[in-house]
Amino acid sequence: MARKSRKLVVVSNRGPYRHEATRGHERWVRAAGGLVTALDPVLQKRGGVWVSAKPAKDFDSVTVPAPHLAYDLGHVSLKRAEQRGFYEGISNAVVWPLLHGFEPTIQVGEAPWSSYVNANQEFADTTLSTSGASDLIWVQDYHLMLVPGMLRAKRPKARIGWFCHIPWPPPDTFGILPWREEILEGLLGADILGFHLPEYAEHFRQCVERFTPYRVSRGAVQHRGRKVKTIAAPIGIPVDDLQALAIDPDVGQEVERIRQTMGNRQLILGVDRLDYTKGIPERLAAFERLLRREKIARTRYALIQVMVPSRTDVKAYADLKEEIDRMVGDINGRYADTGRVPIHYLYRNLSQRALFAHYRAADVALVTPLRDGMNLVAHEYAAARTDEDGVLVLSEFAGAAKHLKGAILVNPYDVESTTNAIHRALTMKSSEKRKRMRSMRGEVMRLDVHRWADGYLAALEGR
Ligand code: GDG
Repeated sequence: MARKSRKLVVVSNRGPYRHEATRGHERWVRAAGGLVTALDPVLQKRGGVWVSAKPAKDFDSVTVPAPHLAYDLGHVSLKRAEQRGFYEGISNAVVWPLLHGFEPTIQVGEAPWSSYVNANQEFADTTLSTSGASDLIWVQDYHLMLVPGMLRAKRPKARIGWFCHIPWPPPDTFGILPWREEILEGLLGADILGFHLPEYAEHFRQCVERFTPYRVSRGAVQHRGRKVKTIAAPIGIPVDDLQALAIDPDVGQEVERIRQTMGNRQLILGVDRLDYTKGIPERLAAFERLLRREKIARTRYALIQVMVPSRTDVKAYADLKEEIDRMVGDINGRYADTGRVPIHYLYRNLSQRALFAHYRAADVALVTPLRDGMNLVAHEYAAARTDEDGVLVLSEFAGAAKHLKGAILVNPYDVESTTNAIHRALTMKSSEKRKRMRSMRGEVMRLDVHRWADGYLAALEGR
């Protein structure tokens, strides 16, 4: 007899959907970003509850048709000041840069640590009131690292998981955090701590050894009489749904339209949230080098850079936006001809259909972050290429590089070799392209998000 699975309660800062009704006009928006891309299909399939902060009016979201939600939404209401301190001040101005290894970018002291503690407590309280004793609770990401411990304090027997969507750095970097002990103690309230890569899990265990008295052995930490497992669980995408979207006839028409509009030049595509971890200026510099090096390049190649507005209230993001605007302006000013511009720069969210049309239209995808937990754009590009065409140029510092061996791997800090990699991708023979794309597509299918969730949740249930 099939086992009835336990109710799943997902807890994350950002929820999947927001419903807006202003002056009789209704719309649904879906949050952009990798976490929602991965977890929405999991909950749609399995049901359960998704607890998240009451959504603010944010930029990084896209309008979608009213969703048929197969799960419930629970909301945490944070006061505006608390939300700012917790989200902009601690999570995104300190924890995010530090866990990505951007030590000089951190801004300690702008917001009180208490805002993070209080916000985490609000999430824990709402989770407790939304869930029962036998439910599986799955906390997500770096905003909520104290929640597992807060839940454990109230429910010693609960099954609690946490998943880290971003990298985990070695102890010398992590140890810079003034609240390193509290964070580790909070996380160790979970039963399972998941990371994209074995090396991130290893770094985490090294941090526990360095900064806590707890014993680490064979992939686990002994914490106050309980065993906390640390596992590598590389995330993926809903491959079947996205492949179906990629071959939709409407998407096909859009592909034709994009190619014609771009004057049948070879297309290079970048798709990123606006974030300094994504290596956008370095990528623009590599493309500029190609334009400078080869006169013919401006008539043959074009770069489409889709940049989704993100965390616009954090200073480092506003500064980066200015830098990118300036670079795009300079490069286009220098290399455009009347009626032909080398960089097409879209600073907004595309619908998922339009995004997939761009994946299919692009001869080359440039995914060149300076550091990235996994990077799902790389997965999506391979999933979209059911025609086995297209080349992925991928940073060796994205988690995806450990899996997608068919990509051309680059060090994004090395601008010249990135230029060479772009050129190699643009001039690659069809047979080699096919071989590489086939290998990547095989791996993307193996890493399917439903498998990822099933594997993680089986570990959480102790099966
Ligand atoms: C974090 C980690 C990890 C982007 N532009 C548009 C759009 N997107 C969607 C993409 C993709 C998602 O956003 C971006 O996901 P990534 O994984 O690339 O990056 P992060 O948001 O930084 O995600 C990352 C991930 O969590 C999951 O664990 O892989 O390393 O940083 O799905 O398609 N979607 C639409 N329009 C856009 O213009 N509709």
